[in-house]
Amino acid sequence: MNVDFVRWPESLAQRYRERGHWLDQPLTRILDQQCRERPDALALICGERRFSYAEIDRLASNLAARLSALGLGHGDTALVQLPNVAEFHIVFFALLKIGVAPVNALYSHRRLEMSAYARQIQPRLLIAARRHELFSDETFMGELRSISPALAQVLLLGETSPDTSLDLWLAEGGAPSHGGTPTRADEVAFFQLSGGSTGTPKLIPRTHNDYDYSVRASAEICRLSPQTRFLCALPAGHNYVLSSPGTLGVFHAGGCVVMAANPEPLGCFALIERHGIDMAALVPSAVALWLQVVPGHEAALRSLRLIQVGGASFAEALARQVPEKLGCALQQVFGMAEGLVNYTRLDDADELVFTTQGRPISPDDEVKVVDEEGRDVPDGETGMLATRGPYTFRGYYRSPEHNEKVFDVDGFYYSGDLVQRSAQGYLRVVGRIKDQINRGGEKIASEEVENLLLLHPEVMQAALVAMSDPLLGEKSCAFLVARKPGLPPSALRQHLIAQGVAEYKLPDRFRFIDTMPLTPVGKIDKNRLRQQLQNPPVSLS
Ligand code: J2J
Repeated sequence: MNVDFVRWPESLAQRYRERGHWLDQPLTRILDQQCRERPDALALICGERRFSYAEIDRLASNLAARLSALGLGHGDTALVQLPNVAEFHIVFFALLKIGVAPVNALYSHRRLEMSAYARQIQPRLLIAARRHELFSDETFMGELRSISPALAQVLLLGETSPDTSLDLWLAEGGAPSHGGTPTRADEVAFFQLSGGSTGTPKLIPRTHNDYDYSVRASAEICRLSPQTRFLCALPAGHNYVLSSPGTLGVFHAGGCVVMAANPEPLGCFALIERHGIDMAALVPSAVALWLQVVPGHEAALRSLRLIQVGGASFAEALARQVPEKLGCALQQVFGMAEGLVNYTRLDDADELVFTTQGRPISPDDEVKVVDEEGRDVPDGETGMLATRGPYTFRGYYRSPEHNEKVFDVDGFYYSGDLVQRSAQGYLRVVGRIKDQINRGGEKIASEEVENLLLLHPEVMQAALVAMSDPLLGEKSCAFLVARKPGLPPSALRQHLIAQGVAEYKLPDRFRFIDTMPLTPVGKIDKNRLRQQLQNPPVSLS
């Protein structure tokens, strides 16, 4: 039995195999290869702990053996929520080894997101951290059991009880070898998270074949090698830092990953200096902070060769400062958990690197830039991005209605981004049509937050829109029509927190208005709301 998903048509699958993109090998080959070629090489640094490739493999095999002995395997799924620690990678490989497909939730996710994922995948396994607020007592685990009656095993990082201690299950060898095998390479390996624009967060099935190709090709574009020392400071499960080329790319190349809890500059500078890190993947808001803090710390960054910036729009003025102030090359990355990833190349002219978000990984990435009627727009003009290719998914997990809306009949995925393409195929991201807020790289689906606000008894109408922010690029503002005046924003924040939504989705600002502006067809006119933010009312006080 396998996890169901929307497959590529056979003709395209054949093409991707013929071109050597799909190797029909599981993602575990990344680790297997290093265990053959350089078992004792340093693979992972986490605080004071250091792991060789053989060590990662040994720990992952221990866990795989125990899980396999419980009967977990193909067709099963796992809900995983770990902070940025070595265990994230070890668990990921352990699950791949026995063909259990995980969802790697962000550590900032709370009850609402975790429940939504559990409802969709019906996990048989939960792996989380005791120190996370959701798992400090048994309440939420009880809720998860009722959402997913199949839940057979819970393992917690930082737990002492032998039955549920992730630490012990990793450390103690069980059976000499696990009986499990990875799923077939053209089956689902794991689920990636969608930034989302709908009421419930959607899941993206990723196969071994498609993900492995994006990792291999990315590692080549970024010229990773066994000498690479990579800083993993963004949430480890995020598609960008996992695969573009990310930690998997580094493992593929035989290099070393250094874990950081977050991108906070001084902590990262200390890690860079101590471990001779040469490459870091960051979001624009983190780079802006690094640029602010770097004067006086330049020496700590001497080993840095490349900073990647992606996940949100990076202002050209800041891009130009990177080489001079941080003393390293810049690479822009425009990607999405659904698939397509674009990079500026390491030998591109400065102008391209400063002013574009790069070009696709693969000659077989098909990119259309189209107008509202689906007609190609000329080079240089703005249009909607649509794409299909050897590592771009073909459908959200069990979401046929939503898939109808975001794919065309030829299987092109409409990402909701507005882009311009140059004659050489370089893309510039100039806006978006999806109803989403990009808060420093963290994506917020407006509809999700609006629905939660509407659950408050005093709220009649709600609309969440982006407002510009000097550091994060965008923050969120909730416009509300309330039943009566005097509803304090603190009560609304409290209401949202009580719903169990992740903190980054809480509106940064609340504005109460008497009536919502409407479009001619009667929908809330978000453009008018955004304009109101640009023209704040004159205060009389
Ligand atoms: C503007 N907008 C960008 C960029 C992503 C590599 C890099 C990023 C992601 C990612 C990723 C942008 N400039 N450079 O998965 O592998 C916005 C677009 C896009 C959405 C995808 C990767 N880079 N974006 O950010 O799934 O709107 O993936 O559609 O989180 O982020 O978000 P996400």
